[in-house]
Amino acid sequence: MNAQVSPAHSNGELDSFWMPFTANRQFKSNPRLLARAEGMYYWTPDGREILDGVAGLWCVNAGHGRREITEAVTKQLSTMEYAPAFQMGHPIAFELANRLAKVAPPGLDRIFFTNSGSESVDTALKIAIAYHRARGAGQRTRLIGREKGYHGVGFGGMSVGGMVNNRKFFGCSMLPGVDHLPHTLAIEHNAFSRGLPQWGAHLANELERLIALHDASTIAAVIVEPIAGSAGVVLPPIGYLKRLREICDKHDILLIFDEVITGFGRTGKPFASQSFDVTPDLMTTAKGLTNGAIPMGAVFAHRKIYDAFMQGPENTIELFHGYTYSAHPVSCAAALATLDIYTREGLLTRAASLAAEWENAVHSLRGLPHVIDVRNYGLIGAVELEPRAGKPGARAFEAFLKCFERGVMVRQTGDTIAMSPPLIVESKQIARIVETLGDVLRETA
Ligand code: PXG
Repeated sequence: MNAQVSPAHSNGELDSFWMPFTANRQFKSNPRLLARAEGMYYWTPDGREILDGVAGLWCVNAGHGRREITEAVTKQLSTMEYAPAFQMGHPIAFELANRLAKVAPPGLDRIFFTNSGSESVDTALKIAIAYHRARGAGQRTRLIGREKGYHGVGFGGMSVGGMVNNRKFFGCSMLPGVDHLPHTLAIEHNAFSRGLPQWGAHLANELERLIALHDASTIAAVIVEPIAGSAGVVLPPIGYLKRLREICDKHDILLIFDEVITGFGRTGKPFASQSFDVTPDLMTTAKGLTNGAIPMGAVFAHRKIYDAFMQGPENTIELFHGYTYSAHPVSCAAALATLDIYTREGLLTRAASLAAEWENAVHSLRGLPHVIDVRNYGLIGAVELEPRAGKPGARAFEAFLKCFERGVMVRQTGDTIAMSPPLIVESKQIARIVETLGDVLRETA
């Protein structure tokens, strides 16, 4: 092992945790630690306040330290800390599913619980394939993802995903029979669009090309994020998602929206499918479902999909899939308390009322050094920087570090700075996030 790896922590206190999606050696030589959180803020162990410009990791939509969630979790832990959901049930799992069905896009009222976005994605892909089989179309197993897509890190999600670094290290260990649509990021046509870009709806027609290549009878589902987050905020061009929906309908292919980041109010409606008026057949969620407090995910399935499984002898298991912690009672309690907060405070639609202010704020960064694009929708914003020659991502990473030093947490991916504050954000905090990033960009060579 390289002894120079973590000089600042040669006593080894940071050595054992192999950090996810992190430059471990760089981090451990100059760690950024968070110790406490409340409302819109984190605090470092030495008491420095950090304004949260990314809702943790796109998940703390109601802000940090919500007492109702803590209380609900505490109560559930002391009432019944665990109960199985295989061939058994517990009341709050049913209550939560019913509550979610009420805010779901039309028809998507059958809910399958998981523990993360990655599990939601793999669950939805498996449901899609098994659905066709249940209808006598077992040859429909092919899955179509999209370039720049992020669908978590399971083998299914990795395979339909389209971010090269998340794929290339894992050789050919991908699902067979997966193809990809082209992504919709077109800075040359759409730079500095406010909201959805005008150019690019025709990119959905590439699905027809893939269908012509593989034949519709082999394709189970298409999965896309309505707004791609991890790849640096890629918006759907106006009309693009409707076109995908039409083509899927024409060919009896299921459409899956991965709403792990867009779900639970991020776009100004409960789900992006409602903002864009396009209803998928399956919808994957996680993150905001429990405000990030307890891991949980949920797949929303159209009733027609659930019904297709409900056949054959009644004593047979209809879907051989599930997790020990599916519908974990503590997660259910956290999700119910979260939904209460969202409803009471109007958070599932609050982004819509802030969207114009947010848009103006993030677009004020146009014209600053190296800014080649600004993108926004709902309470999502992204600033794309020109990459440094031969050092992709370095400029944005430096900007991310400098923002953190100045007390604002943003997210860097490639040469994009992404922002997605908790949905409780106030005007002065929007201004502070954007002003801090602006100051940093002015000083970043
Ligand atoms: N689908 C989408 C669309 C996601 O954004 C996942 C699935 C996987 O969720 P889990 O819970 O398994 O991590 C995600 C996760 C970023 C960032 O910086 C985004 C995610 C995770 C980490 C970082 O944009 N999204």
